[in-house]
Amino acid sequence: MRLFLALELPDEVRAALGDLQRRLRAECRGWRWVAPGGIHLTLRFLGEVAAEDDRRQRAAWRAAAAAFPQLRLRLGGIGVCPGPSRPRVLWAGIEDRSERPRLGELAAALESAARGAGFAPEERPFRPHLTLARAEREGRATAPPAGGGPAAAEFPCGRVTLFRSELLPTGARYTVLEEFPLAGSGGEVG
Ligand code: 3AM
Repeated sequence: MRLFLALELPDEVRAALGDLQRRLRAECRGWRWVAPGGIHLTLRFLGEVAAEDDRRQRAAWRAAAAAFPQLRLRLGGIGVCPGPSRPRVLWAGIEDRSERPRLGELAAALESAARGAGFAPEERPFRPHLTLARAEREGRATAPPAGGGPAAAEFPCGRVTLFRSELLPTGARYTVLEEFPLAGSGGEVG
């Protein structure tokens, strides 16, 4: 199974991102848009995991989440990576003035749990983002001007979610396998 750990978003935040996608769709060409219901914030990509290892690893994810206080975030501006001349991913960011730094701490806690569980270290730096679209063909998509994201209120993140990702011809299908509450939370997302 191909697995990853992520934060889910409250419905109103996904709706705001869906509105943003509709606006961007009119301005930008050459993108495959992620269904708003599937937009998430990836904390740690785990890759291929055997079912028996997954069962064992879940205790580590549960413990790491339970030791980390819940956090509040706010959507930030949009951007593309790796850069506007050859955009591959179009994303919405997280506001710097929200608890964004703590998001890095949560990712680091999961990274440490992952290494404890035997995963090879993630070499790429953690850059929190919400993928809105992927280029149909690299170098062919048009990038929107960077900057203003959706207007949306601060939202609570109360749990880490373990997702299964299946790569289908129609795009990735994400399935929730288990949710691990953060400290002081009933596990709610909003
Ligand atoms: O949250 P997003 O959509 O940015 O790009 C993949 C997706 O990120 C990423 O994991 C998320 C769920 O599939 N991903 C896929 N392969 C990866 C890899 N080898 C990867 N992240 C890191 N290393």
